[in-house]
Amino acid sequence: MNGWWKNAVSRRLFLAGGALLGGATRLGAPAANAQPPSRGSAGAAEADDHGKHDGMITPGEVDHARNGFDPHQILTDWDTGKVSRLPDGRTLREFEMTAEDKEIEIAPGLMFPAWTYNGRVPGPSLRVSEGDRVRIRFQNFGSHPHSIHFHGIHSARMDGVPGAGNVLPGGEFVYEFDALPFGCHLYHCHSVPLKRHIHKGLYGAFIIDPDPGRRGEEQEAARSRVLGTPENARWQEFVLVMNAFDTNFDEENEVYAVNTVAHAYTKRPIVIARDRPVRLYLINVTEFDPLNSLHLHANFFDYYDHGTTLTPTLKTIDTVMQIQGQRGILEFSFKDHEPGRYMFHAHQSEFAELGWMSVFEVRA
Ligand SMILES: [Cu+2]
Repeated sequence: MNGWWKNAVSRRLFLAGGALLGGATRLGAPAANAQPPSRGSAGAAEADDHGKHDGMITPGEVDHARNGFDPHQILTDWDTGKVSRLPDGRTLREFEMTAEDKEIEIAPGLMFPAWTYNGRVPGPSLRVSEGDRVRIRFQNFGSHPHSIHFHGIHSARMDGVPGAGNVLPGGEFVYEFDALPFGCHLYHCHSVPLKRHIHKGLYGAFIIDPDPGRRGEEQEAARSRVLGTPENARWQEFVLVMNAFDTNFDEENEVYAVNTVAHAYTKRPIVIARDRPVRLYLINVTEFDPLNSLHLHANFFDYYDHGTTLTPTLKTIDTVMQIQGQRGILEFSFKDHEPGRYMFHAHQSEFAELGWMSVFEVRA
């Protein structure tokens, strides 16, 4: 415990003065070369901060255009693939995926040498329906071997592990399987060393909507999850991938986020309409820390672990934890609340201070 505490404190002090909250002149410095700040400089840095919320957010702006993705677009930009019909009448969904090395800005002025799917972190949020045939053509333009390992039901040949769909630089592979079971899943690279390939940014959401026709008495609940139905259009749905970055390669994270950019949803809150329910697809891919969590302020939610049921697995909670690779669906409403800004964040306070802090702006 003593070792953990010392590391946590030194990491936080290092970041407070060196990379995240420091003066603009220090922001461009490579994180690994930054000097540990004195208490005085950390204090001065806090005084310089915007102070909009709690004085603990990163000053400045990330260049989303240069990154090629924006955390606000990632919230809702589903990739449903190219759709066609198979001879047996079923739906075929085809996706094009690439792996490429790319430097991305994860906090203002702080660059991270990422490995990406389709040039973004997290990769595209793939969304299909239960029972669809899914075909993914994967091309590896990166400098290392990579794969796509899907969480779901499929054959060993399609597992995306060394020996089955591991792709050398310049190569390609086609993964194909039926989308089962319905739920909130994920995909990630499974090349070795695994922790390196995941923490560099190779992961994304893989959502399988339930087929109402197969869900018996739960048809109505199933229909509300099916993208494109009027029942689903009532909902405000967002993808939240909890991730973190080890910027100095010491196997501990210096920056925490949802959808990669530290404090992105604190600076620009996620706007929600008060009279429409909210559904979050929450996925934890954080490397190096055993747990991550989400705590919603001033409200409670129902939770569907792995999203594989239509009745909640936890009811009326305000905090949920997930191990790495765990995920679930959160449902809640602000309909009886007064409009305003409502926080949500990791309930590990350190993660929140280092970037995993977000805000819903509830509007009447
Ligand atoms: Cu990889």
